[in-house]
Amino acid sequence: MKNFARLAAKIKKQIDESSRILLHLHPGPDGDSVGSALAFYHALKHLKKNVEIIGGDSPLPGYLSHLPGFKHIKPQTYFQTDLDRFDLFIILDSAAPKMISSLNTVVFPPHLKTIVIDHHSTNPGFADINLIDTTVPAAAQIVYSLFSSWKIKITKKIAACLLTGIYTDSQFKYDQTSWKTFEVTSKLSKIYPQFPALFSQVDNNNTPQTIKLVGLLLSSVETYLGKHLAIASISHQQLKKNHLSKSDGSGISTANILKSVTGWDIAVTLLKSGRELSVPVSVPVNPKSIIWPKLPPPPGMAEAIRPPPGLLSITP
Ligand SMILES: [Mn+2]
Repeated sequence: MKNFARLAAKIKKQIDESSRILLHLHPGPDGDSVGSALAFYHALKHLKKNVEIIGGDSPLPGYLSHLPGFKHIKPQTYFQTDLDRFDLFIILDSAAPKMISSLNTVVFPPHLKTIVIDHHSTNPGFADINLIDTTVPAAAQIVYSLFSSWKIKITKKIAACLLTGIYTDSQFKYDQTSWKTFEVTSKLSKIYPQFPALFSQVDNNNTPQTIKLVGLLLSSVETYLGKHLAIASISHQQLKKNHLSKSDGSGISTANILKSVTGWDIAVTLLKSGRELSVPVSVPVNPKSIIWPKLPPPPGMAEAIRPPPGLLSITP
């Protein structure tokens, strides 16, 4: 990344000038969100900063509870947080303000300095300092590069968190995974040699509710676009009837399971819970080559399905 050294120095300067630092998890927190935030938590503690980490909108993801520092995550939203107590907010793995909270419009108070560190190509850069590297598969890989450039000691705890972020977001096969990902992983795995147990714990920490939800989603699949697009959906009423909640869907990507079917190039999972329609989507390498049709709302849902970001849209 071209501007990396300049931005890394700028971010370090801002951290040095700050003393009370806030970190967060994005809604539906995954291994990259939790791993990157906890790695920063440990590094900032090491720099003798006063640091707090909030869990944000969603319940804390139990399948990541073995990560070092997890117990320090406060189960509270951005809007339940007294922002006057902080002078810097480091926003990780979040492409837009609604990834800080979707409960209301996120507006930063004037006194609060903000830094975005992210890898999503849709990120417009909404903070005072924005480090957005779209050539890497996980925010955790950027965090590793930052800590290296700052000569911060990568402890076992930090290595476990960063390895989890890189493993869960890249699976060592998704877009933007490169030899650099393996190089970083190699260095981290020397510091944390028990990484197979770490990854195994991430993959084997699901609840019966998660499997029930995935089962319901898989049995709902319908295909569109000449069978290139597969959509699995579940409504709020169905979730309630089965004593499930939206957060039971974290830990397994149903969209990725659908995409594993030969010919199903795009997969969408729709979870309608409360006001919010969440659309985890799994798309092919070059999604722009597929034209999104106007689709009717799936059974039990009021809204039509909109194209995921990056896809072309047409109206009939
Ligand atoms: Mn990520």
